[in-house]
Amino acid sequence: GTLATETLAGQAVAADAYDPMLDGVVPYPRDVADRYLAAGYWGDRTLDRLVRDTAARRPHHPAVIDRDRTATYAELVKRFDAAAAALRARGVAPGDRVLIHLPNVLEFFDAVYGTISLGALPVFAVHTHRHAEMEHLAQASGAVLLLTSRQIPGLDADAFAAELAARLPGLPLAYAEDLCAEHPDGAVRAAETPAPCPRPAHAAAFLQLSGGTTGRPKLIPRTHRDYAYSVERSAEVCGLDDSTVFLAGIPLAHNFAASSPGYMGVLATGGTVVAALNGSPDLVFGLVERHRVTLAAAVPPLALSWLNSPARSRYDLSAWKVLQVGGAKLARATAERIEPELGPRLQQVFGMAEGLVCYTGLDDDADTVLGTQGRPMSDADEVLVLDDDGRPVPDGSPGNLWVRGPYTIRGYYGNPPANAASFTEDGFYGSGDIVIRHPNGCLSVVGRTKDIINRGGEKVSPDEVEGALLRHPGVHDASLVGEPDEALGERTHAYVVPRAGAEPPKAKALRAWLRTSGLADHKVPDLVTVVDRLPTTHVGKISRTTLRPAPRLPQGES
Ligand code: OOB
Repeated sequence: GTLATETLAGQAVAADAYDPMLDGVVPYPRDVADRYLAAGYWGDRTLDRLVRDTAARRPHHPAVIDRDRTATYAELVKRFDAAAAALRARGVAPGDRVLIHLPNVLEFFDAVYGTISLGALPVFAVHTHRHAEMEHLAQASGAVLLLTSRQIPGLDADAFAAELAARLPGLPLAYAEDLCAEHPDGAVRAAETPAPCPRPAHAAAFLQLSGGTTGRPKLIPRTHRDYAYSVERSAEVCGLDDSTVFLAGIPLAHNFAASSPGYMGVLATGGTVVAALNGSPDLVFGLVERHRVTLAAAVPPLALSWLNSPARSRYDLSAWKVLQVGGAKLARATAERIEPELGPRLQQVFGMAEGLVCYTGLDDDADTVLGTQGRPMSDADEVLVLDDDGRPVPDGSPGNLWVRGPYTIRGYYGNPPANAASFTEDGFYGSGDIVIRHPNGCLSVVGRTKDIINRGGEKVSPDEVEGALLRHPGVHDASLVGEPDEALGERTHAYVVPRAGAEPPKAKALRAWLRTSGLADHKVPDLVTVVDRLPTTHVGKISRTTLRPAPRLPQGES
């Protein structure tokens, strides 16, 4: 029904403004929703509307550049509408879930905004996912269609389609390349009728994946209005404008590249998104030079690969103003090198697909930019730092992070056990991160509850040891994990990647290095293994879980 009721602000709001409209979505409590609406955090624009409004303002500006193809805003919106019509013709209906499995190409935008414009919900798989992940995501989301691509690097699309058809006979598959009928000149035939999203802004817009480096991803429902707020507030904090040219070295499907401020922030503001198929230094530097990229986003291992690449000196990177690094802890040793060695200023981003995003400011002092992960972006973010018994810890002391706010979810999708484990009754989300809050409101992430190693009662924080290892001139990257030990309970094991062109460091020399850098004896790793590379998650964060139990590594020597 659309019976009008009064909010605290006295505005008339449809009674169904509070319906989650999708089973399995935990709604914001009504009084909380009223407050966020009345205070103006939430508006009434759906996510496709953010782009349609920009298109109305500057139709001929380049919106997305993918290799030799450029879509202006007007063309991009035409593509959404054509894709929505094609999906509707395939039987997809408002409220349905569509698994999106695309790399960073122009068709990614057709798939995402076509689905949204139809009122269906994208489920953001990553293009490196294969049938095991697809089975889990299809089952957990109840998806009616898988949209994949013929352009996934290293994937034989036909073989993949055949394998999925055999394993998931109930899940039809389509290629995003077939959604828009392109003329030979690249122009898209307009759909009969434009298709702005028929669902209201309070409805769930999509399902994002949780980013944990353990276990299977959980599904995160985000509403149009909470995500639109997160996107627009991010664009404001990061100073986006019409002249922004953005490149993500990580998959656009990930929350960081989507909304912090990501492609959605850029498309809401009027800048240009440059799609990079991968994060390799030569490809990225080439695109930065050619398109005068001003803003790029990376996870720490990627930032390291850009820093340590000899390709750096062959390109003109002078347009590049800001490098955002987030997704995992950036070691201070690496942070210090970014501006002097790469050029752009550093912005740290600490966020989570569940909601909360923190940024360091572009004008913050060096200690804040290099040593913290920034401050919560909204004055309505309620952040608590608590000890294990739920008591607040003073600023400067480590504690567990709990958060509630206008763009932080109240529960995972259809997952009551996970909700019981991660949310308090009054709606705070416990991220599992251990943080320190500084007097200026900035947070430093000091670890994850699960990553802290208990070595015979002495707690060892991997970040501290990794940071010291990274300062060794022969070390490219390092990761410290705990493994079972009869005497100690857990012993520490450092995996170290040598720097290209440098003499691979020996375990003994590294231990001596750590002692001279002033680490307590119990923090000096019990084992050191030199490896070619470290295992990563699908967005490129180091996967400690893969390192931990039975390391499957390319090459090792203890
Ligand atoms: C981002 O989102 P997710 O959902 O893939 O992962 C969230 C988790 C956080 O709980 C934290 O453990 C870790 O990733 N994390 C960081 C971090 N940024 C994320 N840990 C230390 N320092 C950082 N800067 O990863 C994400 C979402 C939006 C923006 C940026 C990252």
